Amino acid sequence: MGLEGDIMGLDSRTVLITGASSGIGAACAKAFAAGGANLILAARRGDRLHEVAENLCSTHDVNVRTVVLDVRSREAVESFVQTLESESVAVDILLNNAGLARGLATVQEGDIEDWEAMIDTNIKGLLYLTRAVVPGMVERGSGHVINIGSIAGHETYPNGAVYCATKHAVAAINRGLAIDTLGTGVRVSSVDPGMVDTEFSVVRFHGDQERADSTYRGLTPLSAEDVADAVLFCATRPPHANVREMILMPTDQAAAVHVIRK
Ligand code: NDP
Ligand code: 8X3
Repeated sequence: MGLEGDIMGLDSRTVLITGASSGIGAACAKAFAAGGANLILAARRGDRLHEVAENLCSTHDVNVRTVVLDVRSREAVESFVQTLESESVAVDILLNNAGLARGLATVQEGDIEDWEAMIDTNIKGLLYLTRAVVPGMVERGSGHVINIGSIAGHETYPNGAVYCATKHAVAAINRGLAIDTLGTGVRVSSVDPGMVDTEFSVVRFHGDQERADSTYRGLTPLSAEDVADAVLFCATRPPHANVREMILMPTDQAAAVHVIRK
């Protein structure tokens, strides 16, 4: 049982988190483990996943399973979810967090490989997981899909059209899924942050740490833990209540490109 007992209703719940090897996904894993939930952690980097899992197992009395999974592979996603079903493992909460931005460029000059990576991960990967997991939730009459969207799903900023398009798609899928599952007992939520200090910008700038650091220079971004708090809030509402969409911004950010730097 979690440190706080089962006051959050998460004890022995199973939470599947994609993109759990770093940033927001890893912070959410920690928050759910503290609440007593069992975890299935997925990402491509197995070594990083094991590190996260080992830390959790040494501090919390929960089961943690890791799976090296590329959400862009429909076959791998379907096969993994089938494995869970064959073991009678029911996913109570699906946290669709795996995602990335690649590049910052105009549409007319954008790198098409960057576009493919964003579209395949942020939209298609999220859909593959959702399509595979939600039927079981519907059958059981309960479950919760929590999507990590973005402020980029609410506005479009210069040089970010394709990333913003993927997060607009997440917002549309989030809203559509809520309509499609109405009456089934399945809840659908989206947590949509502004700037969060994770590996996100290093990935966006293809490993350019200096450029990534400049994104957050002079302001205080959100931490991954701030986002995990918001996710946990969504996951711990009583069954009759559902957070549909939550926009979470740093105090120093009013809109995607409106920030205050000291
Ligand atoms: P990180 O780069 O720290 O984490 C991204 C995670 O996604 C990693 O665990 C990575 O794992 C995983 N991932 C990427 N591609 C795949 C894939 N094909 N298959 C499986 N896992 C994958 O960044 P964040 O924690 O910031 O990003 C998490 C989510 O938050 C993303 O959806 C992002 O769009 C969103 N977001 C981020 C914001 C920010 O400012 N940081 C703001 C708003 C939203 P691995 O590389 O091991 O596969
Ligand atoms: C990440 C936030 O503003 O860099 O989704 O696109 S932003």
